[in-house]
Amino acid sequence: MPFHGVDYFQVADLLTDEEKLISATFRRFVDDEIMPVIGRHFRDGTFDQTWPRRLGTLGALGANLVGYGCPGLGAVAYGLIMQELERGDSGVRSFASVQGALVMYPIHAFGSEEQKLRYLPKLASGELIGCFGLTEPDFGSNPGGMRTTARETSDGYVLSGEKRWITSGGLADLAVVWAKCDDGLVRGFVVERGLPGFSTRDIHGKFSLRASVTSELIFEDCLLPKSSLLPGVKGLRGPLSCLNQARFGIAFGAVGAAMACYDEALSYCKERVQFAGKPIAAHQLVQLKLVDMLQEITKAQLLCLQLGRLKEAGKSRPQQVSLAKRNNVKMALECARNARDLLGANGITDEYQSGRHMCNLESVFTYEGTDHIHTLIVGEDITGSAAF
Ligand code: TGC
Ligand code: FAD
Repeated sequence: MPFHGVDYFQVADLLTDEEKLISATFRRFVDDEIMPVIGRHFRDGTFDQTWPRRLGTLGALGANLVGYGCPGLGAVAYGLIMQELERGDSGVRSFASVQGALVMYPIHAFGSEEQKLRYLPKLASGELIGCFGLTEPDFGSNPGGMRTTARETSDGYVLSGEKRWITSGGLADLAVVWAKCDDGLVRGFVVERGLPGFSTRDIHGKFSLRASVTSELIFEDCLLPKSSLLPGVKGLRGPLSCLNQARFGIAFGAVGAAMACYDEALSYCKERVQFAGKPIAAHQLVQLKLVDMLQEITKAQLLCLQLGRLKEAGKSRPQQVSLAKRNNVKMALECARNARDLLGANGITDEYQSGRHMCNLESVFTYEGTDHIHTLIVGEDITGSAAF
């Protein structure tokens, strides 16, 4: 059953056999290979180095891209993979999102043939790891203000500046970096690790996404060859188009985290006895919380499915993706908080997973466009007035 027991409206009946099979495959992978180790990685703040190759072998990296060693799946199948991965941990889904939607997608959509052949097959297999550098210390919600520059010279470009909060930065063999050129337009560059002037520094002390690497990228007069430019796009439209792909995956992924919290809370409430020998699941206020969770998860599942079908038909709009990311992440965070509450004191330990999801989802609420930014994107769409 693709929705892992949480499928109150038989949404699985609307999936193709292939989509059900893909979802079941990733459910097994998460149950067998992520769940036994994720608590330890979260506690230790470590990313499991075996995951990239495993995810590559299973076809999770760039799953919806066509050619160059990519599986070429439909949008819904891709979304279901993200959903299952985030049922395990947002950090695992983040790794796959960044690799597929933020590194492989721009190379696939805007790269030269040489760049596609050089990077995509190895990124798809997990042999190479990539990261995406858009955010800077002083420019998060407003990436258009970025200070990183790429000055053109006779041999290539000189890249100078700093990117911060970059998922997989410290692990990456290559970074897709967005910088302003001499004409003030933002352009994308593929920057390989090892180039003089390019270094990374990991960010520690995180409450959230502890099983994911988050880093700074530092460029000190880093000389890039001309061939590192992504030739197919100019302007902020380049990085923002990548965000549409990643936000789509997050909308599905957040549902997975919410389903994990609901599952955990429901079984706990059926077992845990307080007052008059009754399980807490038999108390009205507890049922209210469980029903609220189920109701919101069900709506989010249907929203995702329709968004996916629109995307497959080439009809989805970035503003619809924003609405889905906004709704589903807020919903998942609320579910995680409710589940944590229903687990009582046990909910604050890492013996249970709801507290981990709750902490992770705080990052998911902020990255890929904060809740406010998605509100304003949809607000502008319906009113015609930009309120950023
Ligand atoms: P604005 O003037 O509206 O647009 C500039 C140009 O971009 C085009 N555009 C888009 N194109 C494709 N997709 C979209 N969603 C687009 N939105 C806008 C627009 O048409 C225009 O094109 P052109 O050709 O006319 O120049 O830009 P703005 O500077 O006013 O900014 C708009 C705003 C605030 C919505 C945008 O900057 C934004 O989305 N800010 C949030 C930043 C963000 O989400 N950063 C995420 C960084 S990556 C990350 O967090 C990874 S987390 C790890 C993981 O995924 O797991
Ligand atoms: P700010 O933009 O400073 O926002 C702070 C607060 O102000 C928020 O509540 C925001 O909604 C509000 N705000 C800002 N402007 C407005 C406005 N106009 N109207 C109303 N409210 C507003 N970035 C990458 O490029 N690559 C990555 O791989 C990546 N991975 C990340 C991983 C993690 C774990 C995290 C936490 C972040 C990651 N990011 C990445 C960065 C992420 O995209 C930014 O954190 C996000 O865009 C918000 O930027 P900020 O943190 O600077 O917050």
